[in-house]
Amino acid sequence: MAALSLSRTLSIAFWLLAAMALLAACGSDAPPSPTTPVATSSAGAPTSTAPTAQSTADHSAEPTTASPTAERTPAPESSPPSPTPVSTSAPVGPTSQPTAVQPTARPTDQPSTPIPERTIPATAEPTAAATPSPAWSGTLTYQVLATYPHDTTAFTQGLLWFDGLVYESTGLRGESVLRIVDLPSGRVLRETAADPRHFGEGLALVGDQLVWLTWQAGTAGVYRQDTLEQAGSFTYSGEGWGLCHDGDRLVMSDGSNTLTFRHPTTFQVMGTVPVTRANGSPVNRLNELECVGSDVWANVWLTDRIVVIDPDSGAVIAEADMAGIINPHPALTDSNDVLNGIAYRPDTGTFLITGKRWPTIFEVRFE
Ligand SMILES: [Ca+2]
Repeated sequence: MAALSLSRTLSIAFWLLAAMALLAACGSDAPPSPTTPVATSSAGAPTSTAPTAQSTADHSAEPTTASPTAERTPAPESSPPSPTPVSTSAPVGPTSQPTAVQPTARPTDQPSTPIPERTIPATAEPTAAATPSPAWSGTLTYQVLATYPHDTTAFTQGLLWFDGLVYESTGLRGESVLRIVDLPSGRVLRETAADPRHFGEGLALVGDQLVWLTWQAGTAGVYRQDTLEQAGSFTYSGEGWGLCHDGDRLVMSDGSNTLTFRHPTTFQVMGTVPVTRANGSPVNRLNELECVGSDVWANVWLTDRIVVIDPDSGAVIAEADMAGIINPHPALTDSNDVLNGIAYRPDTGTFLITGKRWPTIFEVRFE
């Protein structure tokens, strides 16, 4: 026991001495040692502490990766705007666009339209075949052959004749209708109303479908000619006034002196032409239209004048002053009740002429 305790005492003494010697060797550097690793790591020591330091650096760098996130934020913001315009234009179409061409494409088509116009001949053979249209020129005279009753509530905007019946479209918001009328009696055989928000305008027949413009809604309804059920619609930019179909193209007026040619089944713009008289003066306010042979007849809004236009050149080749055809003139009572309505009867070569809220449809022959 004594030997053991002696050796233990000696070993303790030895370790104590060794410890003291070690302490003496380290001096004052020893105490800070615990913080050293941090200091070293911040200095970038390539020891095992380095990864820790690097990861800290990476995290501190994460704010920089946050900037991409910030960059991404604007990105989505800028991308939504592009869908938005599409959807803004879409509301116009969706309401009635089943068969419509994209509205956004149409405006861009317009600039290039004047050129294609000449590539598409204005031949109107389908209608021309039945149209004994003379070579109209100069000042036209007319003879009234018959008169028929006309609905004095009909704010006439479009008028056409097909297969023994009159097709008429009327205007005013909440009152616009499309109707089939029995000419001799003036009886409405069938009728359909427009969206009450829309102001009905010109009308044309394409095959077995009627295309009915609106004034400012930028939409044209497509209706079955027999039932007047809506079958689709087109959208367009600008105003809609008059419309007629020459067999190949739709011809459309917008209140200016410009006629716009449109594809009959897509409504895409195929060309435009400014309408001018021989002296070069523009004929503004072209309204209700009638395609007769290769010519386009138009009444000039707020007047009793009808001009015959060569659609290839835009030149007025003939003109008729209808003043005096109706007496008293309805416009004397209401200035809106002007002449507006030309329909050509290919079976007789005569024209049906009326106006907004006029009590009469006149059947006339021009010479
Ligand atoms: Ca017409």
